[in-house]
Amino acid sequence: MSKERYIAAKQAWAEKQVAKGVRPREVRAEDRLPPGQKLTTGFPVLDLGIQPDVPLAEWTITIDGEVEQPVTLDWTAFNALPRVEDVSDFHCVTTWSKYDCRWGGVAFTELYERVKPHADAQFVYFTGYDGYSTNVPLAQCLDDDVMIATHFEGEPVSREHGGPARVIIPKLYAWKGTKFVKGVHFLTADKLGFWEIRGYSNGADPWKEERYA
Ligand SMILES: Nc1nc2c(c(=O)[nH]1)N[C@H]1C(S)=C(S)[C@@H](COP(=O)(O)O)O[C@H]1N2
Ligand SMILES: [Mo]
Repeated sequence: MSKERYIAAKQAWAEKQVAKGVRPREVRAEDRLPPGQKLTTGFPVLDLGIQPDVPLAEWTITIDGEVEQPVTLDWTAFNALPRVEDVSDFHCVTTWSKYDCRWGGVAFTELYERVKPHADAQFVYFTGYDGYSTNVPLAQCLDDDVMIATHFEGEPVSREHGGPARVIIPKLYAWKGTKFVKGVHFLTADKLGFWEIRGYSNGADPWKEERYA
């Protein structure tokens, strides 16, 4: 299937769910498995039909926008930052969830402290090497389980799962976590990302079933 047809199909799916009356819940569920999700033991791959090949020698990440000290780091500099490891659950809006994913990488808070965002920076816009983008309120990025992951289960993140580095935001549906991450931009006003423009919820809270807008 071509990239365009895949994107159109996923957008149409979101519109159909809204037409069928799929709506977010008022009250957040408290179970570990969010409502409407099924556990999987595998690890499906979801992308735009592009898995960009970014050689580590050419890889950079840029963190900029409404910050005092914008920075572009190459692979060596990025990996010299203090590292974290965290085990979290992964929830895809297409209804599969995977428990106990062990990610290793650089905590979002580490990058945050480094670039010193201005007080009016309230949103983060992530971009990927495949042209993907997504947006998240800054407050949610500052959770201690949010990271730019370079490792999964002790191994480098594979290309299909978003290597060299991908964003992990466990408390939101997984589309909010940009694979093949290239840019982290601090903004004063929200700016919708790739799927958010195409009918996906801006909130993306799995326990409220914020699937589609
Ligand atoms: N750059 C990029 N990031 C992306 C996507 C994408 O297509 N491109 N898909 C998103 C979606 S919809 C999901 S569910 C997860 C899937 O991650 P996985 O392929 O490792 O399961 O990545 C998210 N991040
Ligand atoms: Mo997804």
